[in-house]
Amino acid sequence: MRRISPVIVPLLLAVSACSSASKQGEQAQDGQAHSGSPDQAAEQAQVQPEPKPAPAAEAPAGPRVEIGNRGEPCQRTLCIAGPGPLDQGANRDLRELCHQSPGVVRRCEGQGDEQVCFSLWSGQDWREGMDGLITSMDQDGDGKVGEGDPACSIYAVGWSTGATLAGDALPKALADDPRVGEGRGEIERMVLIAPYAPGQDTLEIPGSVRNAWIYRNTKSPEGDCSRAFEGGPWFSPKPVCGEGTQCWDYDYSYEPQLAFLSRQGARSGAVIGHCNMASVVAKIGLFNLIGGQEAWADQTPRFSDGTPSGAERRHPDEPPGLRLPPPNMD
Ligand SMILES: [Ca+2]
Repeated sequence: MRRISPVIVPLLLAVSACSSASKQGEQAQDGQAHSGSPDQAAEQAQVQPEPKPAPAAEAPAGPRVEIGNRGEPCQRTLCIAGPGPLDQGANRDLRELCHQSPGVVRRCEGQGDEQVCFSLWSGQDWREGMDGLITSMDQDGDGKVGEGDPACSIYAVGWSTGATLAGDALPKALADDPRVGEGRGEIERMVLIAPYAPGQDTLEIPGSVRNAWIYRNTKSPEGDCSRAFEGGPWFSPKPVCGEGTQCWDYDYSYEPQLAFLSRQGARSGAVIGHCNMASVVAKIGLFNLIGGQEAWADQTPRFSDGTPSGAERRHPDEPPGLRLPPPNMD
């Protein structure tokens, strides 16, 4: 059982652009829970609560950062959206994954029934999210993340241009931030969905990232909305990972006949493109973030070199995957 606990980190920055979309934002949810998990490590990661959060009654009405799905040991997830409103299209699909992620850094405003929160940050506001991430890890309040603070695992998630920010700009910014002590800015787990940056052929994953699951496509289906984007259709740069980073580079275009579960029903690999991939990965990304492992082999496309991927079930009757709580964020 995980609960979203409203520990408050006031935002010092002015109201950002994403507030305009907040009327459709997710309401604060309690009692979000997984009824299954990929392995014991995932289950153990969700058991013990962090220290008691500040009372919700003290929450200011203005924009602020809250940490959802707190657990022990300390974990934090920062999600960065792609183009478009945070509550529409692929960003909405991404939100389902982020809403359920461990220690997710959320942007909230308003109080009580009027409170609206987003579990992901726009490409314009992601540094505010990173500031909230850093502040929430500074538990002794000395302004830095270091020896006086408990160890905390950082996870990052993104779609499209947000995936490139999560996979490149964020780890570099964390590693370079003077508030973050040696080794405390490493990103333990990362899920990148169809990363994109104009004119970029490769995506070098910084050495401060330990594990990265990268989902992309190399063929664009007819209905892919990125065909209408500038320079579309959009394809992901090839990830390049150093020795200290374990990467899983998936390509849905290798499986035109296979069906994959998505938020909108099953989709064959042939119709999975830049804009609907997030609805598919939303169903399996928690294997990576919570479990630190691949999803089951019948849920993952092949790797970009054509070789099979996915984790083998330990028993023939192993459940087909995570049984997630129904999405109820709107
Ligand atoms: Ca500190």
